[in-house]
Amino acid sequence: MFEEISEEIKNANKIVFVTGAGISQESGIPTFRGKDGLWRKYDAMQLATIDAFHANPKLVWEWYNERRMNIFAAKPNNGHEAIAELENYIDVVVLTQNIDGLHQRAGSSKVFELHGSIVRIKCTVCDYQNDVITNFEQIPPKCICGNMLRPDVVWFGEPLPQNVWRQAMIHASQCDVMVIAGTSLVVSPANTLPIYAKQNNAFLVEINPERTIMTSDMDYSVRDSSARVLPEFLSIFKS
Ligand code: BJW
Ligand code: ZN
Repeated sequence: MFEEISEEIKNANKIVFVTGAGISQESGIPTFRGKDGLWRKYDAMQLATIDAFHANPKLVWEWYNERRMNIFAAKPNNGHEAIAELENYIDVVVLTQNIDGLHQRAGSSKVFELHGSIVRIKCTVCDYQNDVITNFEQIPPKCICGNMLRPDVVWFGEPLPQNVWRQAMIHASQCDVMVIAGTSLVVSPANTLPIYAKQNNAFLVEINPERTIMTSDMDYSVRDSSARVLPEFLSIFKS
């Protein structure tokens, strides 16, 4: 099994990782749709849309505050670290749906955050945005212009940051190997990235303990956790 993947990775010039909540699961951050996923406990439409935010900003902010505390206390795991270390051997780009910043904290230098960042906040009206890692005294926090601040994440129905998405499509179209780790691939447009890679005849590898809706489009599926499998990818270069 591993030999075919090893050959593809060794011969690649550029490897693109498409990551999702599952890669941070072993850092103690819950997924959305998995066994203990957030969307099993909470209604996405009441927490992750702009309408929900305007209807009940306090509720949405309380939910994000709790997640911010958990994420800030979390540490990158062996999966994040292996991807970061791969940069010593090959051109690596990370296209992540995660908002937790763990790829950057692990040391990856080319990370594109498709769904924004939980560290960053922005004004709902003016251009103000800033990174904040402290608690907010007032909920919802207010901008100096008097309007509400919100987390700079992408909610359902909102467009992805255009420049980030453009770069993501370009990198996906240029890679030789795409590794899709810890994502259910149900959310668009992020789930179209493997199609861009396939158009360049890239080798597609999925790392996920469960099947996904795109498993049949993969060249290879590894049914295991990313923190276990990704260090093995790194060992291909070390051996
Ligand atoms: C492991 C593991 C381990 C576990 N190791 N693996 C119908 C109505 C309304 C909208 C739509 C609709 N149909 C389509 C849409 C579009 C919508 C969409 O895709 N919806 C689908 C759900 C149907 N998309 C959007 O709205 C996007 N915007 C858009 O399309 O804009 C168009 C537009 C253009 C121009 C102008 C205006 C608009 C935006 C999507 C934003 C998604 N936002 C969220 C929340 C972000 C902020 C936050 O975190 O609070 O992003 S939702 C949530 O899902 C989050 C994630 O990034 C995203 C993807 O989830 P992910 O990462 O795949 O996680 P899971 O939980 O689904 O999967 C985890 C996987 O890991 C599982 O497979 C496990 O098995 C695996 N796993 N342990 C490896 N140890
Ligand atoms: Zn403002």
